[in-house]
Amino acid sequence: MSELSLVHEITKLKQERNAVILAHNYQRPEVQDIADFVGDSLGLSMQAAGTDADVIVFCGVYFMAETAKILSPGKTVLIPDSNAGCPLAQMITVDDVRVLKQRHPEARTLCYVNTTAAVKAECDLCCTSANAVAVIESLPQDDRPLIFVPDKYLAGYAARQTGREIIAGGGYCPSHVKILAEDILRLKAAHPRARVVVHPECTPEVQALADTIASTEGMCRDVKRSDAAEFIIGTEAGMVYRLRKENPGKTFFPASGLALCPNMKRCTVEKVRGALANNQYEVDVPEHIIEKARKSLAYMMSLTAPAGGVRLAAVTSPVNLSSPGI
Ligand code: CIZ
Repeated sequence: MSELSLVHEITKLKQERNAVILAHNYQRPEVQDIADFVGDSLGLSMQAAGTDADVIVFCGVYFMAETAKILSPGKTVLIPDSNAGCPLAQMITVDDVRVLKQRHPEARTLCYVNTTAAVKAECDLCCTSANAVAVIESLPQDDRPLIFVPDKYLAGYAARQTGREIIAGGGYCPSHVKILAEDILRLKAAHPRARVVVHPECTPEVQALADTIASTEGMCRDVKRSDAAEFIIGTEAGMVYRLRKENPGKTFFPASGLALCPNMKRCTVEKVRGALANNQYEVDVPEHIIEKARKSLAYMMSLTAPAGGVRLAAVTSPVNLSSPGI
């Protein structure tokens, strides 16, 4: 089937099924181009929850589709490739969290959004790379320790930014660690006026060379606001597609062509068609997990301005910081 008729069929299927297509910032360009929304995992899940769509097709990795399901339990959530997992999310299990809690019974547990729904349900709070610092700064400065899982580099960044002590998990993103300090130095030497923008999942050596450290949505905002004409982008290399599209007068250099997430690239336009045509692959999260995971998401959502003006009554109600666990 030609690209054009494929896109035509997707448009038709989307209408028939009252579906919305979400594409993460790291998706292939052609997948981003057919999406209704492109963004980060939380923003996309919130945007989808704010629509009256019956079906959400999440072009991303599994934990992202789970987040969409947690925020839209009444909608059908589909992931076009059922093998699109996140190795970072797989670096922490519910049992690992329980062991940490046994070791530090007084601790608050904070998980990165890159975790399974079951891990979110086991933790008190959840955050994204965009709001990790805000979530931690909002917590009372008492003697309760803070556990953060699974990403050790995001934990280190948050600890440096907030001055708080953090008991960190040992996880890391295999794609972000491919970006080396030498890559940044080499590009800086070739483009001395370029602004260096890197993700907090990068190693501390890479973070130390950055002009700014930001989540993917933070990168979009930083680049738009900046007067610089050239940017070195230290995250999954697919990010530069959206940056180039939204900022045609500016030049972008991916910090490393090796920083490609193979799981993010599993999704293709053809698989999006298959997802809509065959209702595959449905992402289900048990109700008791949804209920608990929603609580851990609710706190950060009560702090963060909702994406795209979407408000979710059920998750933006005030969260009581003195409730058990928080
Ligand atoms: O939350 C997301 O989408 C991820 C994994 C990263 C980011 O910085 O947006």
